[in-house]
Amino acid sequence: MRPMPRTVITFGTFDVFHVGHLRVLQRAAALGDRLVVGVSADALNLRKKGREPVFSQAERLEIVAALRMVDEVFVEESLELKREYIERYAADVLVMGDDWRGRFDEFREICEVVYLPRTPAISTTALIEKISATD
Ligand code: C2G
Repeated sequence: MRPMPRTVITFGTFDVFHVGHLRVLQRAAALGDRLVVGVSADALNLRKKGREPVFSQAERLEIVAALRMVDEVFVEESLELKREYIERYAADVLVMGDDWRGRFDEFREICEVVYLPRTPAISTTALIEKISATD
C-alpha cells in the first residue's frame, strides 16, 4: 500500500513578500508532500497589527498561490479557527515561525506542531520603514 501523503499547514500575512517568507515556506514544504497556506484576511490583519497591510488580501493570496512549493491557499479569517482549518485540510503538521513558539501547543492533540526559526534581520515593518526613509 502506498503511504498517505503528508499535509503541512502554515499561516501568515505575507505582506510585502520577502526572503524570510520564502524560506519559511520552503522549509515548511520540506516537512511533507503537500503545503497548504492560510493567508490572513485584511480584517484580521487590522485587528492583529492595527494597520492595513500594504498589499490587499487578494494580492497576497495571488503571490503565495503562485509559489512552486505551495499547493493550496485559503483566507485565514480568524486566529481562533486554527483547529477547524487543521481539520478541514487534514493537516499532519502545523508549522509556525518561532515568534509564535508555545502559542499553538494545544494542537499537538491532533497534529505535529513545529516552530521554525525566523530569518534574522528582515521584516515587513523594517522594509516599510526603510522604503519610507528613502527620498
Ligand atoms: N518569517 C520568518 N522570518 C522573517 C519574517 C517572517 O521566518 N524574518 C515567517 C514568520 O515566522 C511566519 C511567516 O514568515 O511564519 C509569515 O510571517 P508574517 O506575515 O509576519 O505572519 P504573521 O503576521 O505572524 O501571521 O495565524 C497566524 C498569523 O496569521 C501569522
